[in-house]
Amino acid sequence: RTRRPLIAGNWKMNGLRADGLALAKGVADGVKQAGWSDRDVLVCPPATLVLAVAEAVKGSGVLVGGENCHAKANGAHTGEIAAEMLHDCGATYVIVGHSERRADCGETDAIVRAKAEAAWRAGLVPIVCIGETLAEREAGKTLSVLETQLKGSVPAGSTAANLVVAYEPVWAIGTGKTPTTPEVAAAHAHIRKVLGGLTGEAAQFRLLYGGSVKGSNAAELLAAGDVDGALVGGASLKADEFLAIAKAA
Ligand code: G2H
Repeated sequence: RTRRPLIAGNWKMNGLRADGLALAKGVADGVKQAGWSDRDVLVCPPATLVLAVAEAVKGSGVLVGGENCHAKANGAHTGEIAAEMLHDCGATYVIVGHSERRADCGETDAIVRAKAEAAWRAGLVPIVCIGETLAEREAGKTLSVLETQLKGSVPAGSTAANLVVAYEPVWAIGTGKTPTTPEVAAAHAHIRKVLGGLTGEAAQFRLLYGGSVKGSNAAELLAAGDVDGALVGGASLKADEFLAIAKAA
């Protein structure tokens, strides 16, 4: 493999302290036991748990990320969390532009791009999420939607070292439905091509697939062309299942 796989868990709005810490500890113990030196395992808990999870996984090799950040470093933005704050709590990654935030919070490509730049400013690697809706797929617009989202969301100055892209078809999120392996491969190949045009160095970018990844389908999805890892929601809430996905990478 030329690209180092990244398996990322997106806990979404799940986890009180006891559950979250037990989950983090389970993942950390499993990763330590496995002794992987050839892949990255990342957990993205809700903001309330970032600090405690970062402390709980210390020394295990497990990385910690935020689920979202604000574009500004500080200021009068009640309820928001700056990338700097996540970094201060031990995060090294942050998810930006997840479709749930695009849909629930009206995040546009321009907002997502500003958040990715904010992540850099704070020393975090943004995981920029893109993906088509079911209506867009049925209308045959998948690749053009991905292209538009990439052009709008990926900032100038992006490199394989400072940015990760996650392809998450909206219709596959939390539904148990997944695209076929050739559909995933086609989407990822197109994403890599568009990134090449934008950055001139597409070959090394890590591209994650997300949407109903679980232990039983991970090996097949991760084997699709141009897939370098997974962004896992529901199945990242059980340490054993998340570790099984990481093992399949
Ligand atoms: C897609 C994914 C994680 P799930 O949102 O980002 O969630 O694996 O539950 O479909």
